[in-house]
Amino acid sequence: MGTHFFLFVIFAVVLTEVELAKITTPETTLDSPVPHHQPDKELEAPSPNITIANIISTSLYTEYHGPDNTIDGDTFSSWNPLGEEYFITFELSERYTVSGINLLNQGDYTHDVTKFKLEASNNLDSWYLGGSVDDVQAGTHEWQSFDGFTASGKYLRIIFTETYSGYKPWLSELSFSGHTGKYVFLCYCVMKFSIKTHIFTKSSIYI
Ligand SMILES: [Ca+2]
Repeated sequence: MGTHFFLFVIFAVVLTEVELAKITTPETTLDSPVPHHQPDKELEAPSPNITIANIISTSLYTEYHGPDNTIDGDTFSSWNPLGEEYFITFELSERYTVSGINLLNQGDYTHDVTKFKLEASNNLDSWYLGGSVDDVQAGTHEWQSFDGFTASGKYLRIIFTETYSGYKPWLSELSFSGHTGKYVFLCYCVMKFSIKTHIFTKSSIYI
């Protein structure tokens, strides 16, 4: 009696978390519905774990009040942008998946941010929406933390879409939390199983 074989196949893919996030979050879907975030007011400064390498671009700003004031660790220095669009583009030290944002308004109501959105990119050309917030509390100079973001990439662009008064924002501090991309290793293999001998035989393995 001939030997019968069954083939067992396990598919394998090697994907970074960045790539996985891109699959679940289509690029340039800037009008897509986004999760709602509840502010978590904190009295003390949060401990962000994402390292910002550079500020790539930003809105025009008044002298001595550039976007670097949002990441200088000084709660009394602030970014005072000009114009009609208020954004900062950061280059991160490596690819990250950002899940949380910590924000410190100046607390004067007039210039306090109430809404913003976060976009991510790996090449500065294609951007996708990583989440937005529409309930930032105004009138307080205390840290507010928001989570639930899924922004993966080497670059982040945070866009401030509304202030309490409708006037331009003055932002004291900003930081991000999340994690680096980790490889998920899977394997692809084909196994033979002999009914006669009850022995699995490895046919091929690719990693
Ligand atoms: Ca500052």
